[in-house]
Amino acid sequence: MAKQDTFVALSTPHGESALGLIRCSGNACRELVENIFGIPAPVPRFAYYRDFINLRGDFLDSVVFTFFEKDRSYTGDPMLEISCHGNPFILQRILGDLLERGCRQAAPGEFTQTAFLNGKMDLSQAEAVIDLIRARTDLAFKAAAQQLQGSLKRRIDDLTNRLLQIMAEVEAYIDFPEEDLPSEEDHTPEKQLIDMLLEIGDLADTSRTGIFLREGVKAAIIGPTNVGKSSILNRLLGESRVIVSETPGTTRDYVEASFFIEPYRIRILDTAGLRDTDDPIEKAGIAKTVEQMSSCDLVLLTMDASQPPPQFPHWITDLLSEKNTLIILNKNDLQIYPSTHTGWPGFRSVSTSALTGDGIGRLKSTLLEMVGDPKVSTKGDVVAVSARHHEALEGASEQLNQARRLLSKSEPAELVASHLRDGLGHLEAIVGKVDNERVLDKLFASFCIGK
Ligand SMILES: Nc1nc2c(ncn2[C@@H]2O[C@H](COP(=O)(O)OP(=O)(O)O)[C@@H](O)[C@H]2O)c(=O)[nH]1
Ligand SMILES: [Mg+2]
Repeated sequence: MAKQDTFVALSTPHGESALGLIRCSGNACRELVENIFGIPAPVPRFAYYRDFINLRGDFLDSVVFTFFEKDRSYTGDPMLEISCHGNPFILQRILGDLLERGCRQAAPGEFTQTAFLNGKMDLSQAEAVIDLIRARTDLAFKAAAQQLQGSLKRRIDDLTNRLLQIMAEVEAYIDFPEEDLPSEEDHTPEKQLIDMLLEIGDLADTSRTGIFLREGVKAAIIGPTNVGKSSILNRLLGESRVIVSETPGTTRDYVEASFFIEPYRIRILDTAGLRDTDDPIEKAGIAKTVEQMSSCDLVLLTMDASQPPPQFPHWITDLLSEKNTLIILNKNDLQIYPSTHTGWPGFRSVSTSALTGDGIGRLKSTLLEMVGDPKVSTKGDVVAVSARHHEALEGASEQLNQARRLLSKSEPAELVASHLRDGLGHLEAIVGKVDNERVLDKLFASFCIGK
């Protein structure tokens, strides 16, 4: 049996649940149905209720399975979906049996990658699958769902069609230079390029929001030990997730947790307190804090409002700016030390008490203000591009701009055409007209197995 092309994976999370789903994709699916369930010609997309008997003749579970024929499945290849009781032991035994029958384990994202390679969706839609699975806020969900329905693809298709039209005009001019390029004001290739550049710029400008919607806003909570950093984090999360202790230096490593303020997921790192220490483990924690801080969008610099203002080493303060740093003056339920917040002119600050909960709402709204309003591109749908799309749009923009400049100086049309072609290549990369397998493998590697 040539089943090596048929891959299988558990598509539901590991652990106990009401139901679990196993998916197979590949040419052996029909044969699997015949061999396992004794049905040689299953009705496609019909739910069968049957016993799953393994190769050794053991009963594994009563399952519901569905067979999908080629071209009319998620991947575009024949598929088999088996839902059974959500017991990890049963799921492992069914998976094991399918492997024994010659299937192989799916790679991360292989179902969706196969769907893309079979032309069931373009690359921007395939990427939206993972965005949709990870979306936890309303806007993130909307952007992902619409991208999956082709919102970005339609924009890119429109841009590439217009670019192809301009290219045809320019190339016709190369072939028949005696005929001038169209010269009505509104339709010169130059004017059309300017319109396109504006639209591309508009799309590219959504990337900050797009990256926040996909990856969350990264924030680090830093400050001296014992000022209430972990307590504030717990308040933000609304539950006790982080160890809070009166012994300074309890949070030696960093802890990451998430909370949501529509439209963003805020990924917050609780860090080791900053203080001079000889403890090597704590020192390593502080070094990690600094490393993490530099990759964060926001820093919450926390101080104890009842204590004299702390001093921070320059390798910390160098990383802080009015734009990325919010000062939290915590423990406002205690007697306030008069000058804690001076020395930070221009920085935003909020006064809180992790003990009573005072100021936590203000803290959240200030955070949201600092991230700024989401910027999406709307034409009846919501588009917020990813870092990969942004890079391609910038590349396209650069090439079209070059072409426009050459056109305005009446430089040789061949040169113009060459920049237009490069620009087209960048736009096409967004929807996946790329021949580079490594790029695709890297992209799908961030997916989960079973998707
Ligand atoms: N009075 C008062 N005590 C607080 C407040 N926030 C935290 N604490 C206490 O301060 C101590 C240190 O808190 P913790 O969150 O572990 O500080 P961290 O070292 O900065 O993470 C604990 O005993 C907390 O209960 C607050 O707003 N007011
Ligand atoms: Mg702590």
